[in-house]
Formats: sequence, structure tokens, C-alpha cells
Amino acid sequence: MQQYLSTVEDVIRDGTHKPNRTGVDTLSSFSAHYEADLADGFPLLTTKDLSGFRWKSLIHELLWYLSGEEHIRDLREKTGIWDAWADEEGRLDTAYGRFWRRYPVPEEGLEGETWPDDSHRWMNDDERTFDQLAYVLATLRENPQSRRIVVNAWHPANATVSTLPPCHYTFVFNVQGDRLNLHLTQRSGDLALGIPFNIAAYSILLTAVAQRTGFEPGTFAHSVVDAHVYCGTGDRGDWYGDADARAMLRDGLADAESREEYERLADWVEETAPAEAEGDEKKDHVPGLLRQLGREPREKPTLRVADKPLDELAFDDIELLEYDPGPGIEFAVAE
Ligand code: THF
Repeated sequence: MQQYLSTVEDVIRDGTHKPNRTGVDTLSSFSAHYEADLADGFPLLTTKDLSGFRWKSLIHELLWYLSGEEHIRDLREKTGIWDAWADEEGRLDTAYGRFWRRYPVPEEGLEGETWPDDSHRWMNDDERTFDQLAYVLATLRENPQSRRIVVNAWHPANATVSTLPPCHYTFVFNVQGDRLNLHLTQRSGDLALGIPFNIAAYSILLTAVAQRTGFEPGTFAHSVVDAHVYCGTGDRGDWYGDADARAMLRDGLADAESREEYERLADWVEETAPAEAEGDEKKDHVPGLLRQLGREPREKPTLRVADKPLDELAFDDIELLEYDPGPGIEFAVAE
């Protein structure tokens, strides 16, 4: 996806050097936006390999969102990508599915309010919670022109105590003709690791929901408020705050056109920047992303999702076909 690569390049070139809560500094830009038309193929990145164990992680992560679980006890058997944010028992204050499928509804409204109304069909049994996904499917079938087909994973009171409030926190379905579109808003996006997973997961969700409601999968649109590239800890991270280093990097990017030139720029960073501290290897995502920038996007793969109720989808029901990516790139996650 060319737009993904442009966003990465813009952030490395012009991003603000920002230390943050993780201890791994970032280069960060405000407000990135791009779109992918699913009619042109499935927008899984082809400039690095996301098949194999990475595909396994991202599919299980999506199935976990859909499950409505408020813990990762099953997810962590399949992938370790959420382990850092859960407690020993696998509990997680911010589980996306918990809010998608079981958004808390108050016992009663204020004096004179007609809300909450327990009689509607999207309340889960025996819980004061609301199933937003069931609402989406029903509304797309019954009132597809609605401009209220919103799923919200943000709960302000939860967000103040959670170890990690939702990054991608709201999405809206929108019908145009026979096409179903999805717009995702993200408050914070890790361009190297999380974002490629998010693009894939929400494109799969859009495809599955379109199929179940009789629409063609349309455009996936993604807005990221703080779009960032992790650039390392300690002296390595600090180096990107240095104006001379950034000017060299900027000049290098302005000149780089071929794969070899991007590779050379990545080599230059690795030789010039202070070494990454022991245990923090690959937390600087800049060299890996520079190498990725030198690669031409290839033909988009095809996605096939079994036509079953979303609650019955299993790993093998989501198939990736005709995927021909460049080599995998290793990045370490900032916690
Ligand atoms: N924190 C940070 N710093 N970045 C994120 O992307 C992120 N997430 C979730 C929560 N906090 C985050 C966790 N999602 C990987 C991918 C997604 C993650 C976390 C980690 C990751 O390491 N991916 C590897 C493959 C690892 C594997 O499959 O075991 C990769 O190369 O893609 C944003 O949602």
C-alpha cells in the first residue's frame, strides 16, 4: 500500500521527537489519513511478510475482538502479542471485544430521562451491557442509510484507570449504493507493528460484515491522530532528537529512490546512531522501516472469508490467497 509507505516516510522525515510513557522514544506526526478500496484487493502489506506466525497472531487477535472476552486467557495460548498488558490471570482492563460486544449500560438514567431502555433487543441477557456488533448487523439490514452505525470502544471512566485504553477506539459503517465502507479512528498508532495488523483486521471485518448484510466490501478509511515510529531507548532514542542527525536523515530520504539507496540510508543509521542497549534491540524501528520504504508494493492478495455468522468464524474460515510479499522484518514492541 503506497499510502502506508508515504505516511511512514513523512513521519520519519518530519515527525516530532517525542519521549513517551513506554520509555521508547518516537518520531510522531499529528493526523495521518489513508484509504484502501477493497475492490482493488485485500490491503495486507506486501512490502513485508505478514503471513505465517504474523497472520496467525492477527487473525487470533481479530477473533478475540469478536469474542467479547474481557481477558486473554484463550488468546495468549495462540499469540503473545497482548501478554504485556494483562495481569497474571490474563485480565485486561481494556479488551476491545468487551466494549464491542458488552458495552456497559447504567442501571438507570437521570430523573426524567427515557434512557436506558432495557426493552430493546441489543441488551445482553443477565448483564447491563449492549452488543454493538449485533446492532450494526441489524441496522445494516433494516436501515442501511443510517449514519449512526457506530461502534465505540472508548469508555472515559475505564480509560483513566486502564493500563492501555483502546488505540483504535471507534469505527463507523457507511453505505453508498451497494458498497459498505468502514471508517476507523485511532488515537495512537504504531506504524511498524500495530497499524499493519489494524489495516488487515478491519478490512477482514468489513469484508465479513458486508458479506453477511448483502453489500459489496467498499473502502476502508483510517484516521490516526498520533501516528508514530518508535525510534529506540536511551542514547539511541535521543539521537533522533538531534537536529543534525535529522537533517542528514531528511537529506538521505530526499535523495533515496532505489532500493539500494534506502538500504544504504538504513545502513548509515545503524553505523552512525549509538548502539541500542542490551535487551532493547529492534526497538528502534527506523532502520527496518527505511529498508521497507525501498521495496515496491506488489499485487494485492485476495481474502476469502467463510459466509457464516460472525460469532461462528474460526481461524480456518479466514483465508489469504495469492500473497507474494517481500521478506519479513523484525521489530520489537514498546511496552
Ligand atoms: N503497543 C505498541 N507499542 N505497539 C502496538 O502496535 C500495540 N498494539 C497492541 C497494544 N499495544 C501496542 C498490541 N498489538 C505486535 C503486533 C501487534 C501488537 C503487539 C505486537 C508484534 O510484535 N507483531 C510482530 C509479530 C509478533 C508475533 O506474531 O508474535 C510483527 O512483526 O508484526 C496495537 O494494536
